[in-house]
Amino acid sequence: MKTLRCLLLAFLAIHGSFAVDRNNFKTCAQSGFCKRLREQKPEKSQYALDLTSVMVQGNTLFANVETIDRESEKRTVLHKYVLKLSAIQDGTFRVEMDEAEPLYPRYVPQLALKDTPVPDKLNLVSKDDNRVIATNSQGHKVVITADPLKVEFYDKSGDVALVMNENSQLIIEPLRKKREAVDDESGNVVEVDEEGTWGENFKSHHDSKPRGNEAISMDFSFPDAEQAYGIPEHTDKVNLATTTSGEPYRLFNLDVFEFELDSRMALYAGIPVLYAHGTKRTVGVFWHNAAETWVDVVNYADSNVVSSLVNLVTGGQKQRVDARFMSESGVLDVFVLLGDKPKDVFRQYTALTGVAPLPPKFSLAYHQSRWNYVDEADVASVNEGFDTHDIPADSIWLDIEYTNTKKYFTWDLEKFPHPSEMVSNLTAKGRKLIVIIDPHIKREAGYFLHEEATERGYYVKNKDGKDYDGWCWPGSSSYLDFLNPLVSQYLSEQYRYDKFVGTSKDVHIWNDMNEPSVFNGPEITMPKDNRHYKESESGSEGPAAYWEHRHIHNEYGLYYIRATHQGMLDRDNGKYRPFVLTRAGFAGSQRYAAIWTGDNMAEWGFLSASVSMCLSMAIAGMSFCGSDVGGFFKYPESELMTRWYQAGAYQSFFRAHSHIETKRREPWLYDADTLALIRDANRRRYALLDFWYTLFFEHSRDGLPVMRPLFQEYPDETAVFTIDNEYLLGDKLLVRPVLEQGVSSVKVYLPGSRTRTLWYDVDTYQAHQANGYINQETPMSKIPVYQRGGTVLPRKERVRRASALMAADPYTLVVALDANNTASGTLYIDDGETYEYRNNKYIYAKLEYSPEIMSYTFINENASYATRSWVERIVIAGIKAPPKTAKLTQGDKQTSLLMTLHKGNDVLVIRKPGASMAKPWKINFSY
Ligand code: NBV
Repeated sequence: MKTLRCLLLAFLAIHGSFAVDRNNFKTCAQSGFCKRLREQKPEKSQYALDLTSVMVQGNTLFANVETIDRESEKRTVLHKYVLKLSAIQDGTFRVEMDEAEPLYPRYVPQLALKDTPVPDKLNLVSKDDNRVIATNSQGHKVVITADPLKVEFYDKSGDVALVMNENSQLIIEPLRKKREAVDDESGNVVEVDEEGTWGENFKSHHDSKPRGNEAISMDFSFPDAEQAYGIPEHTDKVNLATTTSGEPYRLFNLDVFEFELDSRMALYAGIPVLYAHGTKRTVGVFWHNAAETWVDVVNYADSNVVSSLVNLVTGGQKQRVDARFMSESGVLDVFVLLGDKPKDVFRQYTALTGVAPLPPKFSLAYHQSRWNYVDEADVASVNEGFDTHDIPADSIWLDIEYTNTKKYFTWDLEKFPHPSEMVSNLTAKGRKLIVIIDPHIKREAGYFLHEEATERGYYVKNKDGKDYDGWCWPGSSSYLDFLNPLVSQYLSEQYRYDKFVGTSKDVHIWNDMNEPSVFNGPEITMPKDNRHYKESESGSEGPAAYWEHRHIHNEYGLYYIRATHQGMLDRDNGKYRPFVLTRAGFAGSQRYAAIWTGDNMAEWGFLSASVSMCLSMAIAGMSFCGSDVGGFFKYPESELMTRWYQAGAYQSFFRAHSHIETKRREPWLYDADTLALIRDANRRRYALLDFWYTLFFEHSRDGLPVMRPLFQEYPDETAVFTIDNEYLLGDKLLVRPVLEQGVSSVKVYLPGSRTRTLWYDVDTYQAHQANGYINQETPMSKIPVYQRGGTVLPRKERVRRASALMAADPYTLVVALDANNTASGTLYIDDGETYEYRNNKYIYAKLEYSPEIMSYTFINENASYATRSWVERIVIAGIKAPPKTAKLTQGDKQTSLLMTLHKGNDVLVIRKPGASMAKPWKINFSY
């Protein structure tokens, strides 16, 4: 405890107290390349394409590009590049550009893409004296103007959807060797390169930049766009702000202690995908780069922009967004997602980078965490507490204190002498244990991980090629170099049950600090000139022999969770689905882990940010997102705690967590009213767990966000473009959590068609007509949630202490009728934990209702699962003319059903249909 205190104090000394210490983090002006590039605003691009070199091979067009000295009178070529344009299936293009003869290869992210993108056909349509035109098989056209270089992408109706290099901000700094000259006056050898080329300082840190400057940049213009979205993780709104008069958005995975709200500062995750949306179309840009990246955004609709820029540049165009990406290194590699609707671009993005695989069902339920549950007795009493107070919970989490002095894969045997028994006590109640494993490895003699890693040369190296030694929780620490496949495999092996003693299939993993966080490093992370493994051709030496941390930084955490995920798969030969939680994130992280928003605070603003941050994450592929319920730092009073549980119950990842120094806050430590409200919120989550599970199953197939911004489903409804305090779950539920203190009502925007869309309050079944705002009363017990008319939702109303115990429980099906008195929905059922669904052991069913018939049919008839669940109740909301009789048919059995009509809100309840959910059924109605 004493050492912990010392560490905490040291940590606070580095970080200051209760407000982000901005001094620890660079501004654009303090980041050499950001400053350098942002200052360059050429009127005319230096880059020109050599039309004679254009050549098409397969799905790719190749061409040579040159930079030209526009100042000189003769056409002087400064440098040569190669441009590639490839057609990718489903309306995506890829543009790559690198030097024709780079001094060293540049880094391309290795893990972001789930596979090699599937090619589409690319046709070279024409070439004249300044343009080349190509098309794909979908009817999209690309026009490349040669000089100055510009690439225009056209949508299917023939309008320009995106222009690259419209603002002449394409830059690829050529790699070079140090140039030196003898100074005439002094006779000394001096550097001739611009200051900072071969080294930069930040605070007390020196970055040696062995390759010199190697930054890249490109601008993208989106005509007709009204808003831009994406590029998480930031704490400002979902719709991106114009950055001209402030800092650009920064993507650089960092452990930002006490991060602030409404900020474009870097945070734990950085996902370089941006979408521009308007009623005309949605277009996306995926900037495939793992280096530090800054993004400037200009939305022409912002009044300050209109006056200064628009008339000058666009002759009065008011609907347009420009974005400029700037990265410190890497190849210029961009995927253009041509949409043309939000769903298309989100699908196109996950087609490239992957989806969240079907999670184990328990992971969608409620998680109880704290830094720390201090010993086995504590875990037992928390486990007990949930039962005593009748609150469902599926897991208990152990933070870093369970280890033997922060040596991961070990236990503090004084406090946790019987880990297997502790796990069994949890599983006996249907619950799981989740333990933290961090990437820093304590440099302590005798610690097997440290000794093996040292011996085998598995650590990341410093700039001099020695094992890098940084400072983190355990004190002096080193970090595994996952770029070496053997090292990734080595980490995976540590998860074997015989190695990680006390674990079993019911122990899952939380990977924290994987930005990576290094307390004494520049910006609390690893020095950029650290060296990583590189598989290189023999004879490579100098900077060509390794990757620098700068090249791979944003991908480090992804390498880490990939190895964890693999280890969990391997520990039981791929039988069970792993659950991993990560703090750092990059494109593709969704394939291995859920993400949470890190160290927030028990303040209302952070509750609000949990919604907007997870929405941005979701459209960037990370659907499985949540935030620490209650807030990590500080203590939430009853009202905030209640509202946070209510909000959390409707977010994908639902976990309460808190800082070690805060007052304990398990739900029963609050007053009786608060406890009851928290219980109610958790029970609502469990009642809808099969809906959540179905949403995640569908996400794993279609790649669409689970938590959706309204504009995804209502892309033409301008009013929703800036709404980020409410969202949709799938296309069925609308959630507007109470995010404000002391309010007795909130305004809820109901999207859709005024004549056709209905939204039913899930508590009262009262139907509201779209579209516009309604005023919703919000007593403490109210969570404003609405079911869209036209949908069927599965519920399980016999809530038990953990989700596993509810597997065989009966369903209540809630049918909310649309204007035509019809509704439909889906339901996914399987064993909840294995991969047997891949062998067709599942049910994916459609539930359809019309006034004549309600049916339950299997979408994949070859698949089945022997569920013992049955239908206990069917609630039909919005019924105007109730049927007289209802007859159930299942197999050759027919049963007449009992119904009750609840006037007022027109609700018909079919009581105890009793149909098994293992087989299809139908109900015929007569009038
Ligand atoms: O492992 C301790 C904490 C953890 O509780 C938290 O959730 C992480 O985001 N961890 C950060 C280390 C640093 C906390 C100041």
